[in-house]
Amino acid sequence: MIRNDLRNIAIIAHVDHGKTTLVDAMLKQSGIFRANEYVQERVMDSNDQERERGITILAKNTAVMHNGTKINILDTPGHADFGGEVERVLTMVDGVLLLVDAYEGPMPQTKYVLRKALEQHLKPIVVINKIDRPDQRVTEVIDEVLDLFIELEATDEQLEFPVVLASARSGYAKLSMDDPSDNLEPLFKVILENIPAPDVDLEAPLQMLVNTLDYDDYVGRIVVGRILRGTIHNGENITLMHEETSKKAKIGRLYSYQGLKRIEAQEAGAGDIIALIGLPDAEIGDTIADLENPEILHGIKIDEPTLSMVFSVNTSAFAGREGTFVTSRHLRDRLFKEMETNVSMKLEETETPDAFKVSGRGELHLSVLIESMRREGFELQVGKPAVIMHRNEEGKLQEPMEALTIDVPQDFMGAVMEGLGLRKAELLNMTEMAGYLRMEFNIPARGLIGFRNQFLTDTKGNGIMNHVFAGWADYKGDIPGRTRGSLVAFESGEVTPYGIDKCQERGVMFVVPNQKIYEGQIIGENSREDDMDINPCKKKHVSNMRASGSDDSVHLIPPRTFSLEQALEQINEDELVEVTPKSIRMRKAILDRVDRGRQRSRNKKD
Ligand SMILES: Nc1nc2c(ncn2[C@@H]2O[C@H](COP(=O)(O)OP(=O)(O)OP(=O)(O)O)[C@@H](O)[C@H]2O)c(=O)[nH]1
Ligand SMILES: [Mg+2]
Repeated sequence: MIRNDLRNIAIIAHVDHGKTTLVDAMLKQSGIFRANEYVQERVMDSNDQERERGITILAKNTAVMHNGTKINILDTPGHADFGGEVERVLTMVDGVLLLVDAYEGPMPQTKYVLRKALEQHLKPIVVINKIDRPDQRVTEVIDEVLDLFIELEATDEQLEFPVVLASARSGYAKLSMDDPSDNLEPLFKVILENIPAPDVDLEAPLQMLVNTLDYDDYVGRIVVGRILRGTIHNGENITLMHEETSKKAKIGRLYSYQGLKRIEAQEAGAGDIIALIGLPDAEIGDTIADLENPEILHGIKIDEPTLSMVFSVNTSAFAGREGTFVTSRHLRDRLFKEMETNVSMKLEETETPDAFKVSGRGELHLSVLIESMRREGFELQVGKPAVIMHRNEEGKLQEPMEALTIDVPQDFMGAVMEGLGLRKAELLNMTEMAGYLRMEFNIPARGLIGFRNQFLTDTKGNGIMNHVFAGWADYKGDIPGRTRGSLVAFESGEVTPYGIDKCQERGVMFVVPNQKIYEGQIIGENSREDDMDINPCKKKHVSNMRASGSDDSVHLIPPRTFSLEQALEQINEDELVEVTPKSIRMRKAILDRVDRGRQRSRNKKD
């Protein structure tokens, strides 16, 4: 049966091309909100980090009614590190809105998500967004999108994609630039006409794949998925199937989506996207099947992680002072819980019970988890991110590559090229765009670690960089690391202005007067290659001869401060980032000065 009363779409795009803003507009124009209701901008970006960082991290469901048809809409993240989220939810839809910024045109993540959508044979609709921009290049961008489809070997049918022009922020869509439309009606019409309605069997035995897990403090685990076959009823007994095992379970409550809410329903039929509670052990990839005739589904396969970090219990001199959850038990439970919902992340135990190897799709993917943990009250320490390599069938070492796009004003091209050359990047393409140069590279993922900090300095903040996983390639050889050593605290104590004054000739300081530090903490960056132990806690000897006001002559240079991501980029192999709810500190893995000295001479001998 064709369910003409239903459509399922995902909105996919590169980061910031306006997906969440478009969902706002679609919700508003579907009468979801009361006329005078205050609605936050980017209302779907509902968690703290999403609002603070201004990006979508988790894919989310919503639904609107349009002329009697229910449209389930999935908003997805555009940042490459959350590509796993996009891949996973694409299995629930029949078509996608591919948003492309009318100025920027297709970017690395546009290509990545479009490839995933085409592989799953989803019907694409191209939406050129932000056509209100004075610098819009609508005509060229449409051509560029067509080229992208061709490059990705789209079928003839896929190449016939409809194009809608839109300004999500102003809430209108048009079929051509001179179309007078001032609302989204043209977009809704294209969706209803082009996205296939689900073709399903409502009478067959129930089958649904668990696609997403969500939590709610009151009801516990919420299972989200699309019913593939049959009909599901509130309170019904089902079979929950997990790989080889299966067991009987009872649906606690059944919800369907309506605007931003989940509404309790008595039944739902194949084709619809629903949420269930009362299944505390359901996992992503499990099948919810008919009680009598259970048949398993297979289906969620996503790209492997490319980057890993070791998370361990905080062992700094200040451990336990600022957090609530500080033991290896806490750390372990929290990480295992994360793996249940964050399917593109992997967790491995190590030789010691205090340390875990966590692998993800990029630095941001992992740092969002670290940031969530510190907000929840955890203390932990994390090692330098390392790229995951493997050997192919011939035994050759393979490393992950990234497609890197850089937009910079012409003046900075030299500096950027030089930096990237050392990092084994290969220039593939260069185009000029309204005063900017767009350069496309292929670079080992390894080469990108620590590059963002350097790039911001080299371009004085004028450059934009984007990258996305681009497959595996033969190992490209050594890439030089940080060229400067660390300034390391000689002893524990409190930083003094006098102490900093003496230290700052050596390099850039990271600490301020009165700050408490510990032996082995990294308090600055040396201007030379090796590490140096140094004491910023030194007090001035008060001599009778000098006036007491002579400290005034101390001129302190403002310290360099680090966000979590910047700290992770800064550290070397023998260093760690200490994370607590209140602080982010960098430290040597070996804190004791004497032990560190011994280790150094041992390394030299090897
Ligand atoms: N000029 C203009 N700006 C827009 C339009 N749509 C969105 N924006 C702006 O673009 C920025 C990003 O918008 P979002 O909706 O968060 O983009 P997104 O695609 O959801 O981003 P991610 O989820 O992080 O990938 C915001 O500052 C929006 O206000 C538009 O039609 N015109
Ligand atoms: Mg978004």
